[in-house]
Amino acid sequence: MSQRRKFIKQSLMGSALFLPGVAASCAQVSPKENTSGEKPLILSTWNHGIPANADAWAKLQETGSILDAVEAGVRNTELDMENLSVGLQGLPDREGITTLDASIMTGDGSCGTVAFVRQVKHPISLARAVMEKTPHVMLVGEGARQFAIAEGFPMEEEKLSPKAQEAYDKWKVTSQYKPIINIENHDTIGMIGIDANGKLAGSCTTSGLAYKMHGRVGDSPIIGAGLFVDDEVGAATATGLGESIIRICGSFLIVELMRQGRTPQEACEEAVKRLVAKNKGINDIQAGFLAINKYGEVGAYAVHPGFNYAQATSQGNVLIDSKSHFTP
Ligand code: SD4
Repeated sequence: MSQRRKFIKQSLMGSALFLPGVAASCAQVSPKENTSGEKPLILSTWNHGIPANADAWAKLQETGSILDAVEAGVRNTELDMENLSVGLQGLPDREGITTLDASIMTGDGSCGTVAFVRQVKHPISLARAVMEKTPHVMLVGEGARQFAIAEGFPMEEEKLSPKAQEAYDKWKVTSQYKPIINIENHDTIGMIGIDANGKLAGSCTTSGLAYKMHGRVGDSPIIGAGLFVDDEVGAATATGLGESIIRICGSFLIVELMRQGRTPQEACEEAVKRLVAKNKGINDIQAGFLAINKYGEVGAYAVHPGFNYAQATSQGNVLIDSKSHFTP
């Protein structure tokens, strides 16, 4: 069933704080892309973006901080047991070990990221701790895990979720130990938001490509690839095959194109065009981008059909199908 512009009622969003003052009438409002640039605005990738946006919106109401909002939003997805691409329940690497990547950034250039980290339930919060409590931008692997322990993050048992274990067992039968690169394997959450005063922030968190080589890191924790935010211009985030996104510095490219005058939509389309040109085997590669500019205008574009995103404004929290370079 097509999910195009499907309106998600407030009652389904899991947050009593959503849409204060307009809750009773919101079911009547017809959802649309935010071309008018309404603020605040929160965008996130894929349909799990709906509950994530709801949590982000609630946090924004509670603390007034767009940084708090984008962290809280994706923490929801990090706990979503149905999602096999985010959090410790995500699909493992080819050795059967789940490793996580995450990044967070604010429009003043502050950022923190973690990559190839194990046993941490909320890598996005660890990325925020890197940003706020260290002089560094990125911590990886065992160093990131040690930092998490030092900061009091609980260490989770290394055990695949039942769904991930089942999928991994199946994969092993025919895999020949090759990482999967296909257009289906992409449920990373990237979230970007702008508050009523034009302050921007973004977050991105993933368990990365399923059955990747041990040690592989994707675009999500790489500032400029999976996420980039600049209050002077706007923000962008990415989902899909990380290698293809890193090759073109996708999110940075989009923000820089907006700086040069492109709309968010034009910038996303140009980035996808570049990605298609620079990646062989594009028929098997899915990647999608989301962008907002400092006026709150939105852009979204993907290589192939199937990419959608959740958009929260005071008008509602809606799922919108992105346009794509290739058509069905
Ligand atoms: C990665 N961008 O690690 C991520 C993949 C993704 O759901 O979107 N996975 O390459």
